[in-house]
Amino acid sequence: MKKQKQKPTESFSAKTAGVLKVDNKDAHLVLAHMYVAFIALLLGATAGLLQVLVRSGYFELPAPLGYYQILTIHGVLLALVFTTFFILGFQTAAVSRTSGALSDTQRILGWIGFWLMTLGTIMATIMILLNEASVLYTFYAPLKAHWIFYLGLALLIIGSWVDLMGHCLRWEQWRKENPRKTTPLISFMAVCNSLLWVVATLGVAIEVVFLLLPWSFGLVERVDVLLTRTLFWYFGHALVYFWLLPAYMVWYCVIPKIIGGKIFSDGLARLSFIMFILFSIPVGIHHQLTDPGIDSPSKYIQVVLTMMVVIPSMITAFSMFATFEMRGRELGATGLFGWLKKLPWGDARFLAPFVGMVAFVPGGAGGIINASFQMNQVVHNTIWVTGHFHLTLATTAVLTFFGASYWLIPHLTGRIFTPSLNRLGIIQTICWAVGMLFLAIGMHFEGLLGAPRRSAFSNYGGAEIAETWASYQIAQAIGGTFLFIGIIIFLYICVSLWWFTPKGEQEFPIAELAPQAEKTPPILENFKVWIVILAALILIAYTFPIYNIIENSPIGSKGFKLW
Ligand code: HAS
Repeated sequence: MKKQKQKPTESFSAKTAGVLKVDNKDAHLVLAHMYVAFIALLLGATAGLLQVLVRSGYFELPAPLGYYQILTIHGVLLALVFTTFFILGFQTAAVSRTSGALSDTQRILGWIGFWLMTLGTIMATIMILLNEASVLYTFYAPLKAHWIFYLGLALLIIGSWVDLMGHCLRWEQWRKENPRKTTPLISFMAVCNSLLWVVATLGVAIEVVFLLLPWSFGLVERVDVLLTRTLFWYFGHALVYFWLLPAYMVWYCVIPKIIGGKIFSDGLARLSFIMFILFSIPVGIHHQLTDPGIDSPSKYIQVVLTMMVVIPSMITAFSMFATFEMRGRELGATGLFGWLKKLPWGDARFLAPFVGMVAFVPGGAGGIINASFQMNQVVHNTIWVTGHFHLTLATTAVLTFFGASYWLIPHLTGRIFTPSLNRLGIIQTICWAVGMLFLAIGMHFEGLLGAPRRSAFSNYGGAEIAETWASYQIAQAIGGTFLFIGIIIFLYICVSLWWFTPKGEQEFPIAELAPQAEKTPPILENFKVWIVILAALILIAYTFPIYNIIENSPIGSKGFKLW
């Protein structure tokens, strides 16, 4: 049978949607998100610098600051606040750019969500600064925080739901206006990530609203620790893909344009996003492989599902290599890796995300080690895990966000990314890569030697061990210092792009589809089918463990009460 080919611009290009720019009013909304994100980045990074210095053993925190307090600031402001604001802002921009300006109602939803999230962030941050919520970003019970902290988190979550409704509705509107057409790729991806977020946050919302808040208010005396952990991780692992997918949006849709190439396959890109929706939620128990109270078969099922969620990343790696190679060959590259020489190494908009991709090779391999049941026993709760997520989150995702900011901020402010700022962007990326090399290698090796994570004590375990660990801790302090300098350079670039560089038109790059790409199967856009499969997978993965936890709960066994 003859295969149908898709016309290059048919599915997603700006031409189809008739849009080349983010609408002005939408740009204000996006920039508001970026303000909060970057303030959180600065505060969180400062806390990070203090941490590595404390762990090096050469620095003591000035009173009244405590180690867990700054660790909570670091985790909450970077992992929860910076990411959520940046991602929702980015998605709004991506949808406005490719599907068209948001309607007034859609934009108002965006603003309401934004203000709810900001209010929640302020409440939670104040409580941490007052040392009333030093419970780390995972807020595991029985660590207890002030109820204002939990309420702040609840507002952050609820606000995010309202916020994303704005741009998801815009995508739906595009679909209605363009029946039987494949929707713009990056808009579709934003909707996938939003769906993933909503389904995942249901777990943490139940945990916060029904378990932690009443306990913190003093309405109930005790809380089921295992149940709170399980609800948290139901959310927690999908959270990591909520961070990763916007980076993938940039890799799939923007990077090909920056290198002068085309998207390798629209269908494959959509398939990988659908697979993330299906497999990223029913895998949270791989964070609890050492938790007593969850039976081994349930853990085993989730380990298998975790291996499934590796596949869409493999698809992405394949697609990226294909894109690079196609472009390289166009420019005359020969041999297996000849394309490497043809990439635009002098463009910070490319270099930063590319370093993020490279970091994901060891970062992803580390993830597979973490997920491998028995090997997890070696690394769990050691600082190896911290090394893993500094490669995946703090490099793969965050460095891609930095690279995207170099064109997104000037696009929104009507300024240009000048050659001198581009040079600074290259220095920033190198600084980040060097810093992360020291930090992540130090963390992985120290972790293999058994050093615990989340511990201020550099000599934990006795003098002999402390000596072995010391060099790795110093490496981390050096790395952390480079990273802090990297953040300052990044923020300097953003401030310049916001207010100081010359006025002009900076492109929001969106690539076209390669002419030889296959037609995208319409089933990939049929969310009804995927939601049903997702619900089935969640039931398979979670019914038995949750039932067991409730059945054997020391608090409400037999005739269960939530608290
Ligand atoms: Fe993870 C713990 C398993 C991916 C983040 N992870 C964490 C924690 C965080 C985190 C924050 O199973 C700690 C939570 C806490 O505080 O306790 N993780 C995985 C697996 C993957 C994975 C299997 N993690 C991520 C991503 C994250 C992230 C992504 C953030 C963005 N992780 C775990 C497990 C734990 C865990 C256990 C619990 C450990 C414990 O015991 O506590 C997979 O998704 C990884 C698949 C990735 C790949 C790589 C594909 C490579 C690509 C790059 C292509 C490169 C190109 C260019 C094209 C298979 C796509 C290269 C060019 C060259 C020239 C080389």
